[in-house]
Amino acid sequence: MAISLPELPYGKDALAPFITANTLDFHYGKHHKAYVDNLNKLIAGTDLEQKSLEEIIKIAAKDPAKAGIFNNAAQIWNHSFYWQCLKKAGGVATGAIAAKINAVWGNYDKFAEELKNAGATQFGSGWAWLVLEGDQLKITKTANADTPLAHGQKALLTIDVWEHAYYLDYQNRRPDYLAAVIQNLINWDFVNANLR
Ligand code: MN3
Repeated sequence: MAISLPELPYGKDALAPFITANTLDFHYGKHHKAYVDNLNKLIAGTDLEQKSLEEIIKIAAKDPAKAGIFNNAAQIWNHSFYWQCLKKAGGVATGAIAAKINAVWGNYDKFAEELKNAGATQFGSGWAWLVLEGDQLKITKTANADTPLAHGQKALLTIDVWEHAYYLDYQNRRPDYLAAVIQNLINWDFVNANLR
């Protein structure tokens, strides 16, 4: 039972001009695919071959000898989740998550600023997240492949801040990429669905 690369939930040009088809060609077609190919090679013939992606992540997170497996498995999950977090319609939060955001941060702009700051200040490669830890809504950041799944948190939203996510469109201007995503591309219907 090999792990497969999920379909991109929209066309390659669906997020332009904020994230271009050129970026998605490489980011989905090369980077995400490579993590899938690498993981399948690493787990071939082992007992992990029969496990789900989520189970592989949780098992490998506890075993330093499985760091390579963890990195590839977590990157597959993080990217599949990230694609679903994006949609061209964006704007401010709606629905149940909007009320929760206001309860924690006071207003949407404060939340958006803190989310952008989390991504901008992640040193090197990683991810910015909105997560639930128990009942508590939190903005976090993780390094490299690390994922809320490995920390008992429920992921609600993520933004990839690896250079490959933005370099073709924004070069070194990571804060501009973050601002464009937060202002234009967050799929709040998906975030709300993750709350349930
Ligand atoms: Mn990436």
